[in-house]
Amino acid sequence: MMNSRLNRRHVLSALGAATLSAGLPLGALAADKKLVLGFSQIGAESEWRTANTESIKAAAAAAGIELKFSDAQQKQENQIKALRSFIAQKVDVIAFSPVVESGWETVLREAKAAKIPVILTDRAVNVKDDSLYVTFMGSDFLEEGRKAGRWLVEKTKGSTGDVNIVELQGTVGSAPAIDRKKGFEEIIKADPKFKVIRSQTGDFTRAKGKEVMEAFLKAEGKKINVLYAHNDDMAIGAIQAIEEAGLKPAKDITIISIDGVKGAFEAMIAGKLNVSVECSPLLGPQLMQAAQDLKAGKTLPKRIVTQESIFPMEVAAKEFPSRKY
Ligand code: GZL
Repeated sequence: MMNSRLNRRHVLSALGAATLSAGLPLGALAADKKLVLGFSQIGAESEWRTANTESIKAAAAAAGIELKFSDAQQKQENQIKALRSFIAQKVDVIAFSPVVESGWETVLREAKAAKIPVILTDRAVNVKDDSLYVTFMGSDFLEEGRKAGRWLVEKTKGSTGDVNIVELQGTVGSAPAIDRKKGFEEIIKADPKFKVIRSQTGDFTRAKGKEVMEAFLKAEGKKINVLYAHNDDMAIGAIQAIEEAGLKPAKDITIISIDGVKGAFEAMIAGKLNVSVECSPLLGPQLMQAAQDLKAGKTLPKRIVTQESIFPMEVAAKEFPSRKY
């Protein structure tokens, strides 16, 4: 990864050129024009995404920023169309949560040519030239996977038999799916008792999570000891499948999940989910601050990491009242 901070010249040149192309000095634009932010959202596939959208819209309103918001229904081509529309509208700043890591170079080069700074939120992109975006703010998905793995190692300490794991992966090619898998495997590979016997995408949705878990249960039945789901929505779908198969979720099959949404706390309080690793969707205020800092010509760090925790079912009831998403 390139050096961690953009130099001032870099940021100013992007902003300055954008302003000069409008024929106004930076100050005049900053003083009398509302900042216009174009945001391309992935979709509404999960509770996490809904909370993320709410956070962004509320923060834009609170900051007096004009938000042009587009929902891509989880399709990359719709995100690319939205980014091109923001460029054509000459917005001040573009931000988006990329549905998958690859395929962004061309449109990001178009934004750079138009002198419009781009902020990545939530998920990263895989580009050779990381000057194509100003900053990436979001969780450390590798660490989230490691936290899930460490919890399982702790939970099974002292047991000698095989621990057969089925895994519900997130959207194929997405940064969270790639890194949550990698981080989890990094931890469990230390002990050969852990065996991932099935791993398939549930695309981060409840419906698909249930459908794939039904197939896992049909193929592996009572051999399954653990479900590792890359998000709570797929875990909640899988819990339905486990109950319909006459098994007790969180007892017959230990369930580990990620996000920490309300539905996960409800499942933990009901004794149906063992643990959820926090992944905060509340990026709205940070995003608006970053956009305003850019407009004011400030330098942004290349990477802004969200601080997060882990919630085992034993603390769910106590923590639930203070949860914000
Ligand atoms: C993670 C985010 C993921 C969530 C899912 O930051 O990209 O996408 O874990 C959501 O719930 O669909």
